[in-house]
Order: sequence, then structure tokens, then C-alpha cells
Amino acid sequence: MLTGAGISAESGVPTFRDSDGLWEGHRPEDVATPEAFDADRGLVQRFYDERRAALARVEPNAAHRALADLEAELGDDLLLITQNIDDLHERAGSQRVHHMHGELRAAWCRACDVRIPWERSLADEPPCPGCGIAGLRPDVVWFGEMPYGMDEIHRALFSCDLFVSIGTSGVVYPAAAFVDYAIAGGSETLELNLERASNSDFHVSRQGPATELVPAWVAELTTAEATA
Ligand code: BJW
Repeated sequence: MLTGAGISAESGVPTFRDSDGLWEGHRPEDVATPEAFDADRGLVQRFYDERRAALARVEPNAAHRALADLEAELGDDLLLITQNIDDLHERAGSQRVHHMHGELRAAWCRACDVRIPWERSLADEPPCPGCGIAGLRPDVVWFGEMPYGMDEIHRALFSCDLFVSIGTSGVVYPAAAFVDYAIAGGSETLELNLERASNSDFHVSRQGPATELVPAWVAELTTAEATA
């Protein structure tokens, strides 16, 4: 299972590539890079500070909750990989969430290479609690950086029975290629999205808002499992 910005859209978290989702007028490809951070650290730190603070004003929606219910049924048979850096899956009750692009509520010290939970601002360049150096950045994955946990993800993709992609545009790699890896491994594939993604190799694609499609699909699946 892969989720993207679309699953959090109805909670009020802006997506990246929808009409109102631009990064202060920039394409994410131009600013979500370590080079952009080095060029204008204040801008990037403020942007993430604002998004971290905004988490307090949003709530998980019916799609997040349905996936938490599904995890309660399937346990370790469900691997929930999210590209999102918000914590709405966890707040809905999911316990095994793999944040491949990092998390807003975490910081990474570039000086001592530790990753720590972080709730406050980073724009004022606070010292790292570990080494005391002001080297903290958001613990998120920018273009040109390696997403987290790719070995585990690849193993799961090549061995799963069903790969489901929810609310992601399919333009950012490596996540955009997951459907192809799953198909290569013999999996069925399903897309749930407002609009078809650009990597539309899925066996089945359903269009609509996540808060409708995801609970309906989870209900179908759990009913089918109960009667099997
Ligand atoms: C709804 C809805 C509703 C709306 N209900 N649905 C040339 C070719 C191929 C690859 C490359 C290339 N040049 C460079 C690359 C690699 C590059 C890349 O992909 N570039 C592309 C732009 C071409 N990738 C990387 O650099 C990655 N690293 C990497 O590749 O390392 C090497 C490697 C090699 C081999 C294996 C593994 C690794 C790193 C990518 C990091 C992306 N980082 C960001 C920022 C994270 C921090 C932050 O959040 O600020 O991640 S960018 C941004 O895009 C963010 C997202 O996670 C990511 C994906 O966005 P997402 O979730 O798809 O959102 P949107 O807005 O695009 O789409 C929303 C979707 O929701 C739409 O489909 C709507 O229809 C839908 N929707 N409302 C249901 N209510």
C-alpha cells in the first residue's frame, strides 16, 4: 500500500501538484532539494515550520481511519508506505507506517547524523541536543536524496499479492515505479485517486475522493475475507 498527498487533501493538507498546491509559487522540483536549502535556508526552514505548525489544525479523515481499521484486520500482512510527511496515518491509529520521504515531526542533525523527534521551530537554528551544533534540518527526503527503507520496500513489492496506490500523482520516483515492481513480482494492482495518475499501469483504477473510495474498498475487502 502506497499513499500520497491526495489521502490528506480532504483533511486540509495541500497537495504538491494540484492547482493550489504550489510551494510559494515554486515547483517542488525546484525547491525540495538540498541545493535550495543551502541557497536559502531561512525560506526552507520557515516553510517546514509552517507546515509542522499546521499539523495541529488538521485531523485524520475517513480514508486514514479506514486504513487503520484494515491494519487492525491484517496486522503484519499490510505494509503501509507513505510519501507523506504528516502524521495523519498514525493519528488515525495506524501503527506500522513507513515514511519513505521522512517526517515533519523529526529533525536530522547534519553535524552528528542523529535523527530526533522535533516539534518546535527550526528557523531560529536551535542547537542539536546531541552535539550542540546548529546543524538541524527537517528530516525529510528531497530530490537527489535516497528515500528511507528502500530494501524493505523492494522486498515487499516483489512479494505482495496486492499493491494499492492512493492519492499520488505518479510523477516522483522511485515511488512512481512501485506499480511496475509489483506487477513484475506477480501482484494485482489497484489505484484509488481523484484522477488517474500518470503511471497508469494499474490493473484497476477507480476515480473519486479518497474519503469515499478508501472506506468503500476496505469494506469490500474485509467482507470478502470474512466470507472466504
Ligand atoms: C486526491 C485527492 C482526493 C487530490 N482524493 N486523491 C528523471 C526520470 C526519473 C527520475 C528522475 C529523473 N530525474 C530525477 C529523478 C529522480 C527524482 C524524481 O522523481 N524526479 C521527478 C520530478 C522526475 N527522485 C528523487 O530524487 C528521489 N530520490 C531518488 O530517486 O534517489 C535515488 C534512488 C535510486 C534508486 C532507488 C531509490 C532511490 C527523492 C524524491 C523526494 C521527493 N520529495 C518530496 C518532498 C518531501 C518533503 C515534503 O513533503 O516537503 O516528496 S517532493 C513531493 O512529491 C513530496 C511527495 O511525497 C512527492 C509525491 O507527491 P504526491 O504525493 O504524488 O502528490 P502530488 O501533489 O503530486 O499528487 C497528488 C495526487 O492526489 C494527485 O494524483 C491527485 O489527483 C490526488 N488527489 N486530492 C484522492 N481528495
